[in-house]
Amino acid sequence: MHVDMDAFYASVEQRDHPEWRGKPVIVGGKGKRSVAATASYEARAYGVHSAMSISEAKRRCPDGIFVEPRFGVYHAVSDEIHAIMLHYADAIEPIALDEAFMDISGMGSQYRTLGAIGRAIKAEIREKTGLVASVGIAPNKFLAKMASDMGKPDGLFIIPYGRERAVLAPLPVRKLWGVGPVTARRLQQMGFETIGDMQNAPVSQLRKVLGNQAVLFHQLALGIDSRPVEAEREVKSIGDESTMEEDIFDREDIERQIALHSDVVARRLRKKGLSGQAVTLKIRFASFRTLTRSMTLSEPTRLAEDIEKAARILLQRIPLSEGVRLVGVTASRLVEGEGMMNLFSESRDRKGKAAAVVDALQEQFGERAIRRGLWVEQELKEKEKKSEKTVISPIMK
Ligand code: DCP
Ligand code: MG
Repeated sequence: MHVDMDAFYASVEQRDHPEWRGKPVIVGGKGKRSVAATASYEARAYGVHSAMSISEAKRRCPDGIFVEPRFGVYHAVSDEIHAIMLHYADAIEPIALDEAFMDISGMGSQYRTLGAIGRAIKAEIREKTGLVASVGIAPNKFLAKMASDMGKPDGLFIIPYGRERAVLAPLPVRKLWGVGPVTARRLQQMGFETIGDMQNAPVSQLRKVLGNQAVLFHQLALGIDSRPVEAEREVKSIGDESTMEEDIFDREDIERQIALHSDVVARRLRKKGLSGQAVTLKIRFASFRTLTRSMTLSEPTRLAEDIEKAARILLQRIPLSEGVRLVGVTASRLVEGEGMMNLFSESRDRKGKAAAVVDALQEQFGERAIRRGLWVEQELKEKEKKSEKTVISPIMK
């Protein structure tokens, strides 16, 4: 199933401003060069559509109500819609604020027909958010996305097994998901007007326009798509790594990299309100040989010094036989909150509080406002290297 809200931003504005209902509403920026994000269906009757310049929209629809977007509200509504969808499936795959896929195979025991599931979800969205959703149900993701569009507005469109090719055949090629206006025009120039024309063409013909995507689009035209619904995965680890401009050989340099990455990882953990109980060190050598070593800590932590200490221990377990091109540090086995240790140790509690103060200062005044000396050291090192290079370059000239 694919769920897509009708005229999303504009509908939210009409919901929150009842005096705008039934009228042409265009959501977009105020500037002269802004474009419309979307238009209510009343405005679309005047030929206004998303991505059209506001000045053109004003020409076509002088009496339209032009409003600036309120992204915070749209995000909140989007979360609500996703939460409702999760009443009907274990997992959803959002692909935009107002659209998401869900796998509803095996729901036949709760609903007698596919239509009944679609109606139930539409009704719940309408009741809880006051907004209208269009729903498409089909044997795969691509067709479900096509189907939600085909029923709009207030749609509930089902493409049953066996009808895939026939339903797609009469549609213009630009309706094919992933075919933009430029590709559509080139397909038309090649004589492909409808998706049906593409179904019957040999792939070699399509390759002239679509290159190495020809097979994929040919399959889509035939209604074949085996991509699974990929659920949003929760964060399982937080890591930071970087590839050096030049390979490093000194243990001291590697340890500084470890410290820098530990700092970043700890900060990200605190920002997400998490702590990690496992630390992984990753080293990639000049030859691309890559080694990782992990350890579990006695308690979850979000302090840079704990992560750094663990990563340094792990470094001792890696023989440094050649130059190093990449160093990475990752925290995993994540838990919510700050870990218990701080409750029992005054010094740890102080360190946790100090880190929070540093976070707040950086948040407000930028990362350079306050930071560990090693970042300055790193910057100096990089500058040194650059000046070495500028000494060389005039000679080379
Ligand atoms: N959007 C945008 N710029 C675009 C397209 C869309 O900012 N070029 C925003 C505004 C839309 C929202 O994303 O309201 C959802 O996009 P859709 O393509 O689903 O369009 P709508 O929901 O507005 O209309 P429809 O009923 O055709 O789905
Ligand atoms: Mg939409």
